[in-house]
Amino acid sequence: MNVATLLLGCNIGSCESTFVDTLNSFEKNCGKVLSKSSLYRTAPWGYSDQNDFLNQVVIIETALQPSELLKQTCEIESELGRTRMIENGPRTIDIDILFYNDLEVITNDLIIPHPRLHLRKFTLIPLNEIIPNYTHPSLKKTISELLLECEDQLNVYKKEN
Ligand code: PH2
Ligand code: MG
Ligand code: MG
Repeated sequence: MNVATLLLGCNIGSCESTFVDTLNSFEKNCGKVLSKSSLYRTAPWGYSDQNDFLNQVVIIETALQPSELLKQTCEIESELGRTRMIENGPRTIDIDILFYNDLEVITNDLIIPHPRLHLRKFTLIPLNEIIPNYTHPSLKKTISELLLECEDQLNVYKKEN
């Protein structure tokens, strides 16, 4: 069995319920959900003229190989996105593969570890909640070390239940 760490992101529509649907879909199509972070409300990184995001890190156990997992996550994205596209615009759920075991993958359509995860507090802070001591396979630093070094200043708030 393999362990994959995924990031969910949403800033259009009912993000909390989209995340619930996403986790259910993981269980059905990818494998068991082993652990998940709290939900975080995060300022938009990159293009700032858009709503805050909701982000969550989820760790799953999966028999799928990285390319198969990518195919599944893209299908889940388009299934969940499509139903809301009519109302709210093009993108309601983003599923990024952050880590897959301790593997490094570089292909045309997939790079693992995710190449920008160490630059983004909206990724590092939820990661740090659940796997602070995990060592990034290519940067050879733990999540908590990467978070200390990260210069991203954008706000990341843990969402209280
Ligand atoms: N995803 C992006 C671009 N910017 N900003 C936040 N806060 N959260 C995201 O998930 C995010 C983003 C592209 O995938
Ligand atoms: Mg993304
Ligand atoms: Mg993506």
